Amino acid sequence: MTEPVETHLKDYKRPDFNVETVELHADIFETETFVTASLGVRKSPEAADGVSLLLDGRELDLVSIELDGRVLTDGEYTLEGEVLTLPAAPDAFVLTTKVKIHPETNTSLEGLYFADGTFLTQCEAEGFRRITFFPDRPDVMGSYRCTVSADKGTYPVLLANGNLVDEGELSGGRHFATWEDPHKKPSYLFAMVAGDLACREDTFTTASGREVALKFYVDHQDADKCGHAIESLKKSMAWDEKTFGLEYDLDTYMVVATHSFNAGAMENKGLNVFNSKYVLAKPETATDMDFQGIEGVIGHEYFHNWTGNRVTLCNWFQLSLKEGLTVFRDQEFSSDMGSRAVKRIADVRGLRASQFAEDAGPMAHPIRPESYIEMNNFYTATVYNKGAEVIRMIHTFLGPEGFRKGMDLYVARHDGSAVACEDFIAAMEDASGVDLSRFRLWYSQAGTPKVTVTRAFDAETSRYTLTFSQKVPDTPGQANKKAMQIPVRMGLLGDDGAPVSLTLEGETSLGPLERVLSLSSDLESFTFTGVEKEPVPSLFRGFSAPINQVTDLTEAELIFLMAHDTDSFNRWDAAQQLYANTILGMVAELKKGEPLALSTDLVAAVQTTLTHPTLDKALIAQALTLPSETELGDRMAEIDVDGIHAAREFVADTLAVALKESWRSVYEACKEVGPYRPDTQSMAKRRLKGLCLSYLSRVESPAFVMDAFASAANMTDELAALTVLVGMDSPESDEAMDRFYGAWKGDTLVLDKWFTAQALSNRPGTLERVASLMEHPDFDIKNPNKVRALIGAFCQANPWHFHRLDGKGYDLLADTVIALNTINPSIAARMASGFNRWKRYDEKRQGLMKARLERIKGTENLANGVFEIVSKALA
Ligand code: B3K
Ligand code: ZN
Repeated sequence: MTEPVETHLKDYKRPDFNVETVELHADIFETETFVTASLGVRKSPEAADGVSLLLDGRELDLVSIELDGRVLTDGEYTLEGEVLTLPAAPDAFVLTTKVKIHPETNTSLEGLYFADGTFLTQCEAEGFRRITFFPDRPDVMGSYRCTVSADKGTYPVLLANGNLVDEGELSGGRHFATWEDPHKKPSYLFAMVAGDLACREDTFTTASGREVALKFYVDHQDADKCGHAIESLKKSMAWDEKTFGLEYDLDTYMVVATHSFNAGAMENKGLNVFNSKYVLAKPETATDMDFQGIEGVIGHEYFHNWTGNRVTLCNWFQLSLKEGLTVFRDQEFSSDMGSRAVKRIADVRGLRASQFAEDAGPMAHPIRPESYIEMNNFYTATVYNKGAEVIRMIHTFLGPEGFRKGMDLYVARHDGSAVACEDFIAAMEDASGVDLSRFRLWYSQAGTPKVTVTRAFDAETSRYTLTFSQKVPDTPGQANKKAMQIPVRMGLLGDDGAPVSLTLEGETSLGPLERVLSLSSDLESFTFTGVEKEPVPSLFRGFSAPINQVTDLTEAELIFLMAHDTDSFNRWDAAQQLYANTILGMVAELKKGEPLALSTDLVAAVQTTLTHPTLDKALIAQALTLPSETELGDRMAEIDVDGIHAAREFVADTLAVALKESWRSVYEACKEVGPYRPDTQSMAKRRLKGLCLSYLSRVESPAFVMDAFASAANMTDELAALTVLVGMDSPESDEAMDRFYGAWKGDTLVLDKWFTAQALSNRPGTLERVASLMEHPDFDIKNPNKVRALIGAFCQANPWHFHRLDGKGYDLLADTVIALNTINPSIAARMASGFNRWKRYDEKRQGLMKARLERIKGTENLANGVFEIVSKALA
């Protein structure tokens, strides 16, 4: 077996040949598909004489190959491994290949595949090479014309990118459709679909008055679940016009939903393909979180039309150029549609849970990685979510107007081309005049910077000094890093809770109540003058930088911030820090065999927040949600699985008992009357109600929760009750699971929730339950949503059961990875990363996990992606 090869950014060269036109014919049959591609190839003026044209191809049967209509003989080309080479290719020519492929047996869900009765494509990152021979790289851009043909009765709907230019009948009950995309694009944005789908239509009139047809293609039985996605698309289109002056550029925008999809969705030009989870919703089947997720992902894929499609990437190392920026854009969109603070909290929770862990593990990479073995492994929280934080920091330094000017310049300069992260930064600098030279380190240095803050107050001179020291930790392949440029949005609170003016030493006029400090060296101090009494600092407001903050704030100060900070995010963050300090303190006490007791001040602070008369209910719910066991583990040098579980349960139980009356009264007050509405206030109420129910379940009987379950009138309430019930060791728990299954057995997306609820249960025997659910008729290892819902949820979000000392949790994961290795390598690699943090556990567990990693690594025909994850983990 040959070792998989690594591709390096430093080796990147512009292509020697461009493919200017692509004429594709895909003739789909039940047991095979023929693809004929005529490529209009032109050599670049910079290319050396006699260079060869290289085309990528994976699992393709070459039927014929012609150059300008002349059949090529064996000696005129070579086909070795996954590369077809035309030596010394001419300057301009048409290359026509015909290949046979097998979408009907393609379970990788990349390239052209068949799932649930529909033929679909997924080309990003390197799937187009599974459809035809092509220089499959994003800096090769051309115009596409695509004809799809298939049996008319079975596959009445035939789609591809752009505009429908021709359609008609063929012999043998077949038909065809020809689509032409007027915009040139890289191959990763190609898409085609053949299926029997319902179409829900609407229209949107752009700012310049053009009418765009919006078409959503879904299974016939799902036709009543598209309304929210369509509304979300219209909101996205209007928002991008208003916020960035960016209008849609085709006459039709199509979205196809499938239940079998590796990712969330795909921004193919004019023809998005979506995981049905991010399209289908109605109140009875989708939770508030689903509704919000749909709005966010619909927005995200729509926003890619400019950031990703019109301006694309020159190579895959630049992935964050489109993903970080587009995540930033979708975050801003969702913030404008709902509650900004709640959205920010949710995003930061996610970042800390997944990206911080990634940055501290064997796969740590900068947002612009320097090398990869399998590109699919780099669709990460780092590239996406830390990437969005990096864009957000640029926004903070430039201000909204400077940022908008930068975006305008970026689009104007690079529309229609394939560029690099550097081009984005340069546009931002040129438009705003702000120097981002040191800031660029965020693109090249991995690891979450640790910023330690100390404070000094001099009552005599009324001076208050904050000192920041920063350290970027070593990560694989990167040591001794440089200090980053870090924005600190901050304020100081007086003892009455009122903000203090921030006048920096040397300034002559009274300063503002909030400022953004800019750190750029290892150690820096800022002195504020005219500070009469010692204030409490509120730093990194709104999470102004993706860093780990280390402070010496006391419990009393955190409680003070929790009650008084003017920044909603920091009020929440103070609470999180307080819980984490408390729980981790208890873990240490448990180790020493000491009895646990919860501070009465903390209980009182929770009480004050819970019963706050005016605070946004969603913020209350967020503030009273304890950090997860995974998040808590990340804060420990050696993760104490059992200690964390015991201490966290103790805190939750104590709060439940101490504040029983308040949980109950807030629960009652949050009950709604009238029909379900997915608006911000109603969602906030349901969220707080669900949280109260989870605390109440610790003090009330199972019958109380069963009653909430039985009377739920929408999926949000129903699932909140089910999730609580499933953790209760009582007959009601099984009864609820059975009733839920009975009610929803025809709805695959709702069943995903049923699988997840059981995977996350605290009940004894959860692992055995998960293992037996893998044999359930509704579970399908070929379906990524099912794998994520059951096994992904169990391994990532149920650490107490997954890390069982008998190693059975690890076996379950290793067996799954090995099974998926041949079925769907990209999902296999994702799952394998569940072992990434193995070195953070005790010796016993380390040994158990290492053995499983080695077992995976020794598997025959290991996919490159899985190899990359496990070999980096073991290194
Ligand atoms: N660009 C796609 C992700 C494709 C995943 C490839 N393994 C979705 C998105 O970020 O919008
Ligand atoms: Zn994206």
